Amino acid sequence: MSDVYRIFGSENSPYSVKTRQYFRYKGIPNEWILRTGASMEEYKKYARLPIVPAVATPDDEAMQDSTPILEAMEAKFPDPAAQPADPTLAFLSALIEEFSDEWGNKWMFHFRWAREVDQVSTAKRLVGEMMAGASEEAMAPMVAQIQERMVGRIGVVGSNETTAPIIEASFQGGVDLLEAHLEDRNWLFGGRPCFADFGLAGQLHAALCDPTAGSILKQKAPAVCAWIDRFLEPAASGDFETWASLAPTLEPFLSGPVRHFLTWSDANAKAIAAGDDSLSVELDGQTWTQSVGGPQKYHAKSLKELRRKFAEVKEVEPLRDILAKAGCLEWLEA
Ligand SMILES: N[C@@H](CCC(=O)N[C@@H](CS)C(=O)NCC(=O)O)C(=O)O
Repeated sequence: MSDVYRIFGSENSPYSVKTRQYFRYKGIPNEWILRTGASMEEYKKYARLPIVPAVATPDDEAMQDSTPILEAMEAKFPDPAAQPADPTLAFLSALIEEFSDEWGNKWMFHFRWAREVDQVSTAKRLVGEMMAGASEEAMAPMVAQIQERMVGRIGVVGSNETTAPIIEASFQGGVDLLEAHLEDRNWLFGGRPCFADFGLAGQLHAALCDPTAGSILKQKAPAVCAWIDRFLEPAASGDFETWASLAPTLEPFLSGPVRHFLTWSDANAKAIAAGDDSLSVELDGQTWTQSVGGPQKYHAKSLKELRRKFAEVKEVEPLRDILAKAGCLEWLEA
């Protein structure tokens, strides 16, 4: 029987590329299958939800949702470890992975669909993948259709007139912090990649491929761009560092963008629980207001899951101290 995992995905999907690069780093036998017209029927056999990635296991089981996929694979294929053994660092890596999937995705998705230049470029790349080899003329109606549909969906990540400046400032500030952190190291936690790298580089790789976010990254963040390049051929160059050596540049990332994400996520979960149709939350003096609907239920579920993971390590004193100092603890204990 084959031992190959088949990953159905898209080069333009941050979660697909995150998952594929994780499999490649781990050396888990895998086949990358673009979701196109030709593979659609096969993809549908495994996609419970109409999203990518979808993974077909060698036993012909289906897997979806990148975080549980990575966790299941990590348990099955422990070497090389893609999570630090130290429980404090392992939780911080999981926290940054979650931040990336949720808040890093707001950065990427907002820039991808807010401006005409990015809308057209992305729609062309998506259609080019689906209809490889077709002429520009043949693709044009589908490009226009995707552009229209996705622009209408920008609110799904909470992007609107009031939040757009907050998202853009968060991206700019977050990238500056990452640039400082990655200046002297290959990976977020030292000499080897972990879940945090796959999650965050997945989102920022997609951002780098887009005109506006890509030009910001190229202009001011050479170390971040080099890290994204490494993510495309991930390899260990040393060991994980200790918190003492990571803290000077990683702590500001936790106490800035990650704290904002948790503050928002808590407000989102409360709005869902109360059955509200909008949420409003203060992020350091800036008011974030968005509508709340079906897609936000997923975020509430994933906050619950993050809190479940935290409950398992909540007695670990060094972790509590780090999270308390970064203003993150209260949101994880809620
Ligand atoms: N939580 C999921 C999110 C996956 C997701 O949102 N995928 C997007 C692409 S990045 C998608 O498939 N959207 C619908 C589509 O492209 O048809 C994961 O981590 O795998």
